[in-house]
Amino acid sequence: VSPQSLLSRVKGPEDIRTMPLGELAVLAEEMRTTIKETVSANSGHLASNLGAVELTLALHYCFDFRRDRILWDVGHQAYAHKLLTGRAADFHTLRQLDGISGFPRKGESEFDLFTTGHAGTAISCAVGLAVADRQAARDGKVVAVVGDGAMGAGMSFEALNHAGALGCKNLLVVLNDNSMAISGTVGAMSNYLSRIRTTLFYNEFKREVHSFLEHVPVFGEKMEVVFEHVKDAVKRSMVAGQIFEDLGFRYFGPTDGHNLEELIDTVRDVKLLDGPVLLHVLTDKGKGFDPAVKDPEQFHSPKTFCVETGKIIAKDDPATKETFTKVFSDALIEMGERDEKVIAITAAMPSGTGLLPFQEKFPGRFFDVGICEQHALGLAAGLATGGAKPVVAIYSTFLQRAFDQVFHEICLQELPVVLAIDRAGVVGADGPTHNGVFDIAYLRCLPNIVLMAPSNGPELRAMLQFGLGLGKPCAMRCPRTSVPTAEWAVPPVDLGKAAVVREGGDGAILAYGAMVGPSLAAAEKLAAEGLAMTVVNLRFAKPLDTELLGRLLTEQPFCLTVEEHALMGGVGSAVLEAAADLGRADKVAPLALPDEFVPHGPRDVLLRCLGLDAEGIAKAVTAARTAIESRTNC
Ligand SMILES: Cc1ncc(C[n+]2csc(CCOP(=O)(O)OP(=O)(O)O)c2C)c(N)n1
Repeated sequence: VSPQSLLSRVKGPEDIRTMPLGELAVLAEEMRTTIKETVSANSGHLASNLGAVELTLALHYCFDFRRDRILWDVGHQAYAHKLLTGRAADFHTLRQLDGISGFPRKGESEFDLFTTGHAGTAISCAVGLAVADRQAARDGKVVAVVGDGAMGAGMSFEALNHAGALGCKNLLVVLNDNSMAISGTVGAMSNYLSRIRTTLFYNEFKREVHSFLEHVPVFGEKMEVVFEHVKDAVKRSMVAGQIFEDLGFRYFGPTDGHNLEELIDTVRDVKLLDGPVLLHVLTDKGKGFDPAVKDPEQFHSPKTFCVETGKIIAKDDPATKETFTKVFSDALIEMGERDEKVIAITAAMPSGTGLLPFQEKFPGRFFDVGICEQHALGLAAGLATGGAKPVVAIYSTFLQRAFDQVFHEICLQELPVVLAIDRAGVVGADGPTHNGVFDIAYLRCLPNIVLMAPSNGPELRAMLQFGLGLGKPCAMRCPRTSVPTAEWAVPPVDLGKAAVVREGGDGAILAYGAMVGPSLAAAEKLAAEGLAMTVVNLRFAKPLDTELLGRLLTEQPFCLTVEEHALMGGVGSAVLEAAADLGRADKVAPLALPDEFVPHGPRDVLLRCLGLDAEGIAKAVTAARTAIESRTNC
């Protein structure tokens, strides 16, 4: 942020309230430039943030969020909010280790009331805050800013339903409608919003319609009833946002989200009204940066890029390297070609989960349900019951939303649904809301499910094929990284069977999924120190290979489990439980994540800090050896 800029003078939102409109417009452009330049260097969410600049300015201009409250849904569009709330000087540290978070973060600022990253939560939490404020006789409005994609989430609907019935007077929902989620928004609600968008009904017009209908002549009582019906029907078909009004909200809009003057006037007006109010604002994703306007999907959350041309520069993950996601994407197409029963499902993440090529190739066998993870799983259950072979490609962190559907719709019915879990493990710059480090724990406790994790590309293919033929629920977890270039033997996948990839008699490392590679590297290091380690590719967290485990616990001095997952409930826990059954739990040492949220930062740096790289694993082996030897000597 240059010291000559207007932005450098903004220490807090109060500083913008004294600025004339002309200066605010300059400030908006400075904020856009800062966002664009920072994201180009650090990666991050771009297009949504560029689209929300004027809206954020108008909200901070009209409200005082030290007294009023603001909640950003997902929070990936809150960069302008960060710039206005005292974080401009540190903004260059965005998403870096110990730097500014890419999402609202409690503790980072008094203006961030929640640490967020998941979609659909803002209205719900805002209703709670609104009720609490009312009960405490506290003044001020609660504002929830929600995208059109997030508006389609079940939780948003549940909250609208409740707020409308409660008649929350102090609630304002701002619908930031750019007709995009990460990809185009899907669903009937989205179609409804786009009809409003294209027919451009304004409140002015709405008032005219109402007044016209009031003057329609009425003859006799019967005719009056008929006319009431007709009036209702006409109003319904002509008045924008009727659906929200029917739910108990006062609807305003659609308003141009880039016309600062109009936006400030409108926000100022709706602020004075008793709610619940829904203000519909139209914004352009990527506004002000041509490459992002042209390809808002690519620029939703781009890797680093050239700020002049928009050309992506993938520093950390060269395109030459194949990711687990890419291998899954290719493998699913092959399997889809061989078996027309294979159906792919995503909850608003077709690009992130690698399903775009499948969608292109088999459009009739692909479903994007929007940000509705629960429905994605219910849909899969129905499809499986009908004889299809559904594969739900989903991030580990978002599958959390659908835990009950995995339990009730899938495992309880023992249905053959494949959960292709992506971003399982530490994800990096998106931070704690996106780390996928709990899935083994929350799935392992469910009867009937099989849990597996591939350690490399060929194994991923083999496991996907195996899962599709299994005839019962299964989940395959894959990390957010490239597949290892060093290959190791991948024997045919056999239910509940692990694979020994290296043999030695000084102890065993039992690694799960992506941790096989670094465990082998650790074994190499230890070999240089004279230790011959066995390395086991566990393959299945459920069922565990108890036969092999029993043998290892007898033959080896100790077993170290290694996983990119929380310690509690993970593979280490599973091995400890099985070892306890065999009376040998004292021989097991688990290496996993501690009972705390892993912050944002580069994935490799975080893994190193967590001791989950080759060096850390080698250290854990030495520590386990010492601990177990000292126990034995006692
Ligand atoms: C529960 C959940 N599922 C999926 C995501 C991934 N995600 C992040 S932003 C986004 C799109 C949100 O669209 P919208 O609310 O319209 O906001 P926009 O990006 O268009 O501003 C998605 C799907 C998420 N954050 N949370």
